[in-house]
Amino acid sequence: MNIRQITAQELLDSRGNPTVEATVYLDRHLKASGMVPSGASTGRHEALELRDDDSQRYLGKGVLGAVRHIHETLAPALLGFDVTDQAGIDRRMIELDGTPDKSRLGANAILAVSIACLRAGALVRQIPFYQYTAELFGKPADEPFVMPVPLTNVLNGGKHAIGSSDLQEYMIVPIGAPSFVEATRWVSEVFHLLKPLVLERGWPTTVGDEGGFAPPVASNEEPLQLIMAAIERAGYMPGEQIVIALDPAASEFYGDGKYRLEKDGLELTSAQMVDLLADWVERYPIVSIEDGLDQEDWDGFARLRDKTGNKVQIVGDDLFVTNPERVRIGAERNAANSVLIKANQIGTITETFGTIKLAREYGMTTIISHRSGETELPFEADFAVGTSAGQVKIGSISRSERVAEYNELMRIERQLDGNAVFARFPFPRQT
Ligand code: 2PG
Ligand code: MG
Repeated sequence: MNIRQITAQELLDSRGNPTVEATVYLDRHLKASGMVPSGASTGRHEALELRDDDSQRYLGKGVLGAVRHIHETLAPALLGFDVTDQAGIDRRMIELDGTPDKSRLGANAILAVSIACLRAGALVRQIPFYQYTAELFGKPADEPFVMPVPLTNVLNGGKHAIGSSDLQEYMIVPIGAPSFVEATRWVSEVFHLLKPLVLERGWPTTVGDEGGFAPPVASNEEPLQLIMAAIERAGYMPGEQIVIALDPAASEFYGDGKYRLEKDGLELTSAQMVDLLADWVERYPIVSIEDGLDQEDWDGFARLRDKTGNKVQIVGDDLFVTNPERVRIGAERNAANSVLIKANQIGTITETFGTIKLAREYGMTTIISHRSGETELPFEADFAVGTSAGQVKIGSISRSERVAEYNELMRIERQLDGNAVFARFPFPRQT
């Protein structure tokens, strides 16, 4: 089934910022679209998100240039391609761009087309999106589908909620749940019982970009106490049934060799930052820390991994930017044992598959992740099941663009009707 036409348009993401939608048309009037999410705390080494920088439109954030690149460059070159030849399509787009960071055509232009082709391929094959993704990814047909464990954001700070904590994300992980559907209920109950705790302190119950509460906490440790209380109020055992994950997004508060935690009045060296996080790991059931250090602080990452005995999941997001070269460096330097996977950091589906496979070769876990600026088309849900990733980070249990991913995963699990396994969360490691 060949590509007959590709169109693109400028639409808006969940923050109301412009983003690209591409639509691929096939024979017999089949069509599918892809939309691209966008980060706020972006890594320095991410593929380039092309914006117009025209201050007269959307404060410079327009994406008409990326849309034009789809119409003028990508569409003509891809006409006639078999839409199920995802690797060939992605390769052709990478050639046409010709830069290491997709800065000529824009990673947003390229990924919109790449996702649209992946969706269109599922239509051609007449199978669900997750199943088609699994086929392309190379999941052995005799292995069951794996439902991912969610890392559910309940409290936002950093760039996603100015005025809240310096750390960007406090998440809960329902490791004791028997299924994704039950896991979703557990985290929803905790989220809703966090609200009265926020209210009791006289704080507003507003939420941040990813749907977690965004209260003006007095310290960066206070959210941990609130979350522990909410887990207990909901009747779950912290540490046994529900554990905690963090994404400090430390690059955002790092500069001139110091980590600046304004809420705590602290300026820490890398070693002191590691000590602070390691101390929390001792005192709270924290099992996963993403970007606990700056994106260039490889030694800090390695120290944190060492200090936590490799028992805790140490995740590279801004550190790795879904880029195989950086994952290789991280593996050689023992900097992390997990890779956050965001398709728009690298720019095509095929390359994203490659990074997931590479991470596995190194024995690292993988987490399929949303961006803080999301689209209304669920993508990460099917992608996580299709790649047997084991974990997803799709935000809180509020705001439709986040809940859409949970809903999609619940639909998939029910559709698989007992033929899927709920992933085991492999941390804390016992040794
Ligand atoms: C992160 C992401 C998603 P952003 O840091 O992990 O939560 O945020 O999309 O703003 O980079
Ligand atoms: Mg992150």
